[in-house]
Amino acid sequence: MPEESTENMDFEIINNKAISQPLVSHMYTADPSAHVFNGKIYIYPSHDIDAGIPFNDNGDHFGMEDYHVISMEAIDSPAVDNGLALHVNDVPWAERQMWAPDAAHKNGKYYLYFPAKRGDGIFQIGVAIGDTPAGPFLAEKEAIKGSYTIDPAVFEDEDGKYYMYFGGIWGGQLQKYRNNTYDEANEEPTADQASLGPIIAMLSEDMKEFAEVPKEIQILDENGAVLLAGDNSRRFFEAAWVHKYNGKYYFSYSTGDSHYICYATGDSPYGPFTYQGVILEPVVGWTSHHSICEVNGKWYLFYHDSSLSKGITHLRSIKVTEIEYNEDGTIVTIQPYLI
Ligand code: FUB
Repeated sequence: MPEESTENMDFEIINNKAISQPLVSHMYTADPSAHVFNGKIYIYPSHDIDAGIPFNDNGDHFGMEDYHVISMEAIDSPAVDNGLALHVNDVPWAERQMWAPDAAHKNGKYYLYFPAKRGDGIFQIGVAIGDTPAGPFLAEKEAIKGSYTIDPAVFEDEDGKYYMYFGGIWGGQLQKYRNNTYDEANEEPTADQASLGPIIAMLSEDMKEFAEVPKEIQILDENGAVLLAGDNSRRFFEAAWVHKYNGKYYFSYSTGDSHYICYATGDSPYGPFTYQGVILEPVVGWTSHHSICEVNGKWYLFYHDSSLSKGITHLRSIKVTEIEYNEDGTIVTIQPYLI
């Protein structure tokens, strides 16, 4: 037991520095999308299970079936599991693999956005609607028309418009699409070609549809060129997230096979975004996935790792740590295990 600890022991304090501990340990959770709704923190994570499916590059071993919403009264309060919020059996169009979700609030309703595979193995994104932030949520009968791939993240801009960012390569299937159209013959671009960008679409007034044709976002290097597909320590892989800080749009994401959470900034929700650096160094486990949320004037990174399962890559735990900005708006890189 550490010398000092916060009330709920979510952090171990060693030499006065905090090393994040899992927010919940009675089940495995990942891909935490955090929001403050009605003054309280709500986290929308994946609910990791061991589905008994062998590891492969498509991520079939991530065989999740349902979602639980986690809530916290304050950043140092206990994290509460609010129970079953949505199960794949209650989603008419979906068959399996309930991957990273997100949520949004509009006019007293709460919208849970989630990717799942249809019976034919193709990912789409669905929406389920609830009256409270913790659910339960009732799924729409069909997936969102024109949606594809994984990892939806919904950003509410200051003018009241909502945008969904989505996409992920490899198991997320983004490499099979060009101009929003699937072709089995499509592959990831070669190393010297422009990398595939994440996708954005504004949401309709009722939050159930895309209000426009989805567009690819460009992530640029310091010379204004689109990051190359071979630049795997900087190019987009999955886990899109957008937040706004001092009037700038921060697009953050996972680089997948190089295991960084990094970010790029821009002046419009549509980008282009210019690469800035690493937010989180690699964690224990293959995947890294995060969200960034302001709570009472401080900024936090919600993320996951596989420490609790001793490195089992599909059995992860959500964590939180504070983010620091430099005066020029850049983010101080977080070393997850250094004190
Ligand atoms: O949790 C399943 C998948 O792993 C997510 O959709 C990806 O972002 C990665 O974290």
